[in-house]
Amino acid sequence: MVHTSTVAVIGLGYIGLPTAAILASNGVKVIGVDVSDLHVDAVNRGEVPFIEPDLAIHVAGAVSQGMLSAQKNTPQASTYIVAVPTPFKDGYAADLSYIEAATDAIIPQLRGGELIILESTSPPGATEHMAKRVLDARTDLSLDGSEDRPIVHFAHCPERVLPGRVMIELVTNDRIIGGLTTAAAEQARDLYQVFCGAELHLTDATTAEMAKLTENSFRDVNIAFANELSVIADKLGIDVFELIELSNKHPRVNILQPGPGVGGHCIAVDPWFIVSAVPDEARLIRTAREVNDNKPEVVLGKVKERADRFKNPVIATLGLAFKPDIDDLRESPALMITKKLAERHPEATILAVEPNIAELPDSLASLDNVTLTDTEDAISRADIVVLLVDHKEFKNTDRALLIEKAVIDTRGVWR
Ligand code: SAJ
Repeated sequence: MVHTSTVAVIGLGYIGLPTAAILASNGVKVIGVDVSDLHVDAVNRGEVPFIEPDLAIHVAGAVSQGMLSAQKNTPQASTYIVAVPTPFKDGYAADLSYIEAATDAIIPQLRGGELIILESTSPPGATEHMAKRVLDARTDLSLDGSEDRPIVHFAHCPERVLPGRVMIELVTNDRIIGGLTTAAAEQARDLYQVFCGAELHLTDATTAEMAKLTENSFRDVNIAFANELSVIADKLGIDVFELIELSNKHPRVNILQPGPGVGGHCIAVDPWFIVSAVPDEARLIRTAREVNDNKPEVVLGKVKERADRFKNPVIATLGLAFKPDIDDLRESPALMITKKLAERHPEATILAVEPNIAELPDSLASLDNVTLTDTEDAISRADIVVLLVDHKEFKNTDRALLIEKAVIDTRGVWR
């Protein structure tokens, strides 16, 4: 049986909404569930409450054809896809409370035969934890049909799409599908086949959980290498971007790019789930996190060195998002650097530039010495220009504006 008669997608955020929309665009009846009125109302109007290329057209089409709707209550469905946040708590252990709340809302709707897919990035064991929660509450159901109790299937299918390319990568990225049972993995594969044109790899749930964490830790460790090189290069008085460009001429060397730190809700978070599960063994992964988390302080130190030369410095910070050409400020080192600059330099005027947002987030709006402005205005008024995000608008900046400014280019855009 293919579990596609009605799919409920729990969590209509950066992953849940694109997944709901692509399923609905491929002829599957989808009910989206979210705790936020803003998200539910936006989706029911056929709108998207955040920026993601091509998503709006999928949502508008699916809603107008009656294939996608949104609500706050969890309905009965043949398949549930859980795509809620997994932040970390104090001590960096994963906070499973959103997964647990989603699970608790599914439990009373189960009749037997359903497939429950956990898509949220999760620490090892989370899918089993979810299944145990369901089966403890519903002793009339089972994982395998034992004692004639109807089956509920559980699988972990981590999302692996890159923000900014979600609608493309949902179709073109291979997927890892980890079932608590083989039957569960096969059921989930049948569902993803509806829209995914790439290969679907079946495994067990814990391996699937670890694969996702491993991918993001791989990237974090490699970015940490680049960030450490940038600190070393500064000390030696050489240009790190030239150093990396030249080293990458070697056929087996491919170093990533340094920056002001690592942001977003994925790479800056997921490695901690491995560290928290196996603290004594995950030494390199922990150190990489620490190197990347310390990079904003390195940038703040460089700005301070220049700012101390002025009585009332005007500092332009270019970019607030966590990476280029998006409006996502989550865990953004650029946002954090701008905020700390304003707090540590009350005598300074901070001109923040973020072409992808219309107003400052609350964390900056509450500070007296920060204003949001455009690139040209910020640079022309600034004594110190700090480039934090390689947005396309900054790449095209007229270099003549930068003459006689103290420039700190954390991304190597203006080399
Ligand atoms: N960054 C650098 N230097 C680089 C590359 C990235 O400093 O050379 C920084 C970015 O500026 C940003 C952070 O790293 O602050 C993360 O950006 P990213 O574009 O590397 O990744 P995310 O967080 O947007 O998406 C990642 C992706 N994972 C991998 O590439 C292994 C994506 O495929 C995942 O689906 C996503 O995490 C997720 O949801 O887990």
